[in-house]
Amino acid sequence: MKTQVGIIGGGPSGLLLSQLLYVNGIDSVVLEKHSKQHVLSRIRAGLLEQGTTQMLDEAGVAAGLSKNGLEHEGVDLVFEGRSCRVDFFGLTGKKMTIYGQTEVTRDLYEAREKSAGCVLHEVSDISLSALDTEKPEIGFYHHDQAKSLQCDFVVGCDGYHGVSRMAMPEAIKREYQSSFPFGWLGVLSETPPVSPELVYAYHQRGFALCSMRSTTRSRYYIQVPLDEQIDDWSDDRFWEELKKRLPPGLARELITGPSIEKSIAPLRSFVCEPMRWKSLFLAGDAAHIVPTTGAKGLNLAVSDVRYLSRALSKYYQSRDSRGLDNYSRQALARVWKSSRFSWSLTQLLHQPYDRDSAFSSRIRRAEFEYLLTSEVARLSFAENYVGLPY
Ligand code: FAS
Ligand code: PHB
Repeated sequence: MKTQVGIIGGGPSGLLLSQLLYVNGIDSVVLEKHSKQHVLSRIRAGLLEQGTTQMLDEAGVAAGLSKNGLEHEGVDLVFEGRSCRVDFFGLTGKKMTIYGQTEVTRDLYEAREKSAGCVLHEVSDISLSALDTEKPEIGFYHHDQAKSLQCDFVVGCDGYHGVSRMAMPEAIKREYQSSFPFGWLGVLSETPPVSPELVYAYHQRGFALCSMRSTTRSRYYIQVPLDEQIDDWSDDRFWEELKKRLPPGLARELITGPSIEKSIAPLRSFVCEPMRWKSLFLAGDAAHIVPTTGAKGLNLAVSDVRYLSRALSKYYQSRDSRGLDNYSRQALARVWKSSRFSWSLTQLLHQPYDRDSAFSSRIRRAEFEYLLTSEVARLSFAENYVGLPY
């Protein structure tokens, strides 16, 4: 098999890159280890930056988003019962859109299928070779048959646990990580959201987030210690704990119901440098993980893909490789600033359990007071939350 760009991973990064390359007349093949049903069964991100919605529009996959996306202009931060609304639209002129990652992925699949894009599912035993040449190869098995894909470039969009980052020589790789001693227990429910905008609540018992997927489908999260077991959390226990962490007025408004999805995800930061080695490029979770507090994971994947798709288009149009040579530096600059925001927001809003001190709890309160009393502080929060310029 031959193509111009071999893409490993058929999540949002891989599918969006393949679709953007197609729109620019560049051929690609996507190799995904799971079935399409499995990929679409994942419940993950829900909040899209304006830059992300513009990229989906550029890829020709924004019809569902335009029809069903919920545009938001502000967010509530609650600290020890006091609420601070950040009017990020008023402060930055940018909105955020609620539209689930699952729907984004489904829209991308439809577009790839409509344009007869080559997305192979249930591939296995992927091996990369000749990455330090102009003709790298991807070996893999598909329907029990050994296959080989010759291409000009290989892009690892295979997430944190994928194989592409492992193909980078240890001598050139630098990995940075920081893990929090807690995670998020998330529930998806067919119930109307408790508030028209998102609510991030700091509480002595732990963090809580009230989000949504539509006007009839809600997404809630509570902070839990990392050793919590999902089987120990009945729906009733979850709802009772969420109510304890919300301001009384909001808790009274909460409409509960059966969970249609319930899972625990860890909160951690990870960045791999560089994001390119010779003909291998990394994009999305294959290169970086951010704590979900800042809602940056999916949005950062989109900014990587934006940089890389533009660089590849320039290369194929005029053999100008400056964008490709600059990709890692350009992508990492935005990755690190988004990581900073996500990491510091996680610090501000979560109960550190046994690692807190009287001093750090006072600092946390001062941070919130500053947000509450300073428009400059709220502008700084807002410009990070809506997504820094590309
Ligand atoms: P993905 O991990 O989505 O996709 C990688 C793809 O590569 C997968 O389909 C995988 O099957 C495939 N793959 C892996 N190894 C392979 C191999 N060897 N061969 C072939 N294919 C292979 N972000 C937010 O902004 N907000 C959230 O609320 C949020 N919640 C999350 C909850 C969870 C449990 C997780 C894990 C992540 C969450 N994220 C959230 C982050 C998430 O949305 C990611 O940023 C996003 O999925 C990144 O997309 P990709 O880079 O495509 O990686
Ligand atoms: C979500 O709706 O899944 C969501 C929203 C905001 C976040 C994180 C997750 O900061």
